[in-house]
Amino acid sequence: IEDFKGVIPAMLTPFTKDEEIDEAGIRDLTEYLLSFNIGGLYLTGSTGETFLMNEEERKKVLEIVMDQVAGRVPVVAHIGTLSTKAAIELAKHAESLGVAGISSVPPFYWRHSEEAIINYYKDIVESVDLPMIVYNIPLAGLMSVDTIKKLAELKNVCGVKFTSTTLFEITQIKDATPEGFMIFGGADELASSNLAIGVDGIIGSFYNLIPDLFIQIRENVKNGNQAKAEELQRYAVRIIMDVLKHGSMVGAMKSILRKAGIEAGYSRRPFLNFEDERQKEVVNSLLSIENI
Ligand code: HMN
Repeated sequence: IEDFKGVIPAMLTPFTKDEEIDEAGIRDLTEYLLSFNIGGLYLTGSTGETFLMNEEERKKVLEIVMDQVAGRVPVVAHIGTLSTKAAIELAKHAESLGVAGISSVPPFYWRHSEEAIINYYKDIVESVDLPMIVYNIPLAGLMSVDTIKKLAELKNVCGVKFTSTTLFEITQIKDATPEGFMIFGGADELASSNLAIGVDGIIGSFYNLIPDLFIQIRENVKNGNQAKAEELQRYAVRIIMDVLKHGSMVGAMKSILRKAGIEAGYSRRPFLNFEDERQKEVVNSLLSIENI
């Protein structure tokens, strides 16, 4: 898991037009992403439309990607779901495939107590021998820094992926957790700032679409060229906003990738897919950005 760092796409899951798992597309997108200097792949997270798949499908997607990656980069599988029992089954399956680690959002929808959330993670990490990256994201109900601190004390909880549009919690987490506890930035809008404050890696959706731009941002931060990193980040934010304005982010990203000849496939409903005139609009909004 120590190698899991840098720019890490939260991989899209290509589906066919009739919403089946698109194995050829998954393999194609995997190869496309591996052609960049990425630090790993984060599978079946929100960008991967995980909650639109059943457990068998989630397993299948992971199997295809693990087979295609064949050890070239570390893969972390998001195994989170509403029931501890199902999450454990997914975690065991991921372990059998040789993933570098697992990750999970807290169980959501019922707004569980802190005790229930901690038990959820504890039960999972005790059932497998894999590092766990806790996934803190507003969509699943943001956990407090204090809860993260408690989770960091559990066996094998090695880090947190923190998707927030404010930065200070990351510094608070650094203070609250032991040396070596990994932190991953989850808001692509803040990539350069997250990197500047010393996160281990950045995991996000837009690293499917414009990985190279973020790899350059990371290089510049690493080399002390923060001003250049900020300039590139400004382009990135414009692209992110231009894509987000269409809604159904995953559908919009897939539409652009298809147009560029990358078989990223389609999204499952209720996400929108953009085709014909709407595809032109989505793609044009990207092309209208100068100097990239
Ligand atoms: C995942 O679970 O697939 C992603 O890693 C989630 C990731 O943090 C994204 N967050 C959300 O989708 C809420 C970001 O990459 C996000 O898409 C981006 O910053 C644009 O807002």
